[in-house]
Amino acid sequence: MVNLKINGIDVTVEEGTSILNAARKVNVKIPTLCYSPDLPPWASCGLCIVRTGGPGSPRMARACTTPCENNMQIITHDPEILATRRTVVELILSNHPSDCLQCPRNGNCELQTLAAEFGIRELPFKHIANGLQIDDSNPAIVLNPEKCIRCGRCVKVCQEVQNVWAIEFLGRGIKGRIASAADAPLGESPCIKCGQCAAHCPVGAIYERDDTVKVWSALQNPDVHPVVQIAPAVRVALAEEFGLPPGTVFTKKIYAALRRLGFKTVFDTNFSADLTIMEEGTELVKRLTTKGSDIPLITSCCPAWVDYMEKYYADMIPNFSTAKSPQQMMGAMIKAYWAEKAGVDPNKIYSVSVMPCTAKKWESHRNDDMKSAGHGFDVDIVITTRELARMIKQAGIEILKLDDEEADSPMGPYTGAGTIFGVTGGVMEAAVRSAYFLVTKKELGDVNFLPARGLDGVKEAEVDFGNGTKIKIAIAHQMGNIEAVLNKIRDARDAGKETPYHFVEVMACRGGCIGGGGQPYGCTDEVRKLRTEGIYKDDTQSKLRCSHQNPFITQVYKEFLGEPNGHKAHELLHTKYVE
Ligand code: HC0
Ligand code: SF4
Repeated sequence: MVNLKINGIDVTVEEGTSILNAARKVNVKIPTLCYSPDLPPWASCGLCIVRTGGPGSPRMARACTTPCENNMQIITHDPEILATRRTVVELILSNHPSDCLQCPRNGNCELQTLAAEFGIRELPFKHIANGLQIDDSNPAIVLNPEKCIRCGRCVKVCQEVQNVWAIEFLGRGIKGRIASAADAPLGESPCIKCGQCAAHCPVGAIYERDDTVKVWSALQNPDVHPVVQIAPAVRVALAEEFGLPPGTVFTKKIYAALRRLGFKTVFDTNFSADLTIMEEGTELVKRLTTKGSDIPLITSCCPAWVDYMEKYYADMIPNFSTAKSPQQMMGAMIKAYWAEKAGVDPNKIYSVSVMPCTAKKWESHRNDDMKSAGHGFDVDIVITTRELARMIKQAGIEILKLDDEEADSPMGPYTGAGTIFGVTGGVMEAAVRSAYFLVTKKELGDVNFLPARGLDGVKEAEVDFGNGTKIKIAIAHQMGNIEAVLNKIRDARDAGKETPYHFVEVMACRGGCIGGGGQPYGCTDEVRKLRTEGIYKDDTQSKLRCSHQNPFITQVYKEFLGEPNGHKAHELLHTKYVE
């Protein structure tokens, strides 16, 4: 352990702790722009400068990259340090557009907050504009290089955490900027649309495509029947936008707010997550029991992962589950099944989905399989958690004061298995709960499958069905962790050896969808843990915790779909992948 003083306060920290984190331990906030707890620090912005030798000492260091040493006397705030930080902010502002009122990050921008905290009223430096154009060629993410402050967070998360390399730095000094790889349009880059760049950008240089105007116009059109679904992970994060802690389970207030916004029918993606388990669980059992099948089965409900696999691991397409994601299953079921049942013209339905995810915007229009009901796209538009929060605020809905409401039947009620899709390991755990039943025809005594849980990048386990069937599983999240698992599978296959796994879950974002690129800003591991706790709370409070127990799932198979993996299910609920 290391003992030091920060602003005269004694603090003891583990060896290797940065001054920045030691200061946070004693509730001293040192300002930063390039730092993110998700990324290795790289001392680029210079805002976190501190004095290391006590009051008046000339020894200065950057708090994010300097480890604490015994007997250090850190001064984090004095007039000279403040003047230096102020100059840093002024220099950044001199090369940054000042159109804050029209900026997507207005009210939620780290640079704007710093300018306000420093009380900057006029700039001592000449304003320099670079005249760079907005790139809106990508279906999910918009890039505005003119607003880039060169903090590097987006580039680091894209390259070092996600291992995608869709964006990079170009140019030097004042001409430096972020650009998509090789300066091609972002829509033609290797981008997988996970949105982690947008989630980590402190300003308005990278953000989600805003589709709220389209949703508003549908809501105001009397000839349209607007239907909405909300994803598992939205319910444990939206409350943060209204001042409540991460992990607050907000489901029933969200249903109420969606009706206030004007949605005539409110469904829940958790229901179709239960449906996905019926389809994917059946697919798994079939592959395990049919000689010559492609094993392992790999989950395909994360569209960023689908995009990555099609681009870089197309030889594994036969291993991909053909089951559509819950979002797309719900879209198909709304227009093909529910419309007729409810007597609503499917051509008048505008199907909106609220997701924690930017890549879902792309998934909804991925190919013609996404038009399976025959009435345009099954999901017309996707908005993120952040976009929904803005709509609720624009409409003046005081969501905290609304009475709880329920979703509509039959595609609202869900089981605990549906809700845990929102966290890494959740699809696997939900599948194990039902596959056990499908294989043994017996219910599991304890449905909690603990090896699937937690933030380890790759989790491996064996599932023993107790009837002689044992399968090996792997769960990977955060794209940078996935290559190792894929290479292990590929190497075994190419060497003609036994597969290392039978079932693999992949989610592109750290923590799964609770850490998605469209979630409220400020996601750290602490926040991920709280959102995850919220998801498991929702699971344990559910009366039914296995997808196959959902009586409404039984109903839709009986009334409409027939058998899992049957002809109708294949037409509506399954898809193909291309190289
Ligand atoms: Fe997810 Fe999903 S769990 S991908 O993260 O499978 O976005 O929350 O909606 O579709 O259900 C996202 C979240 C979903 C889908 C579900 C899956
Ligand atoms: Fe989207 Fe979830 Fe995949 Fe992230 S993990 S890209 S939020 S589906």
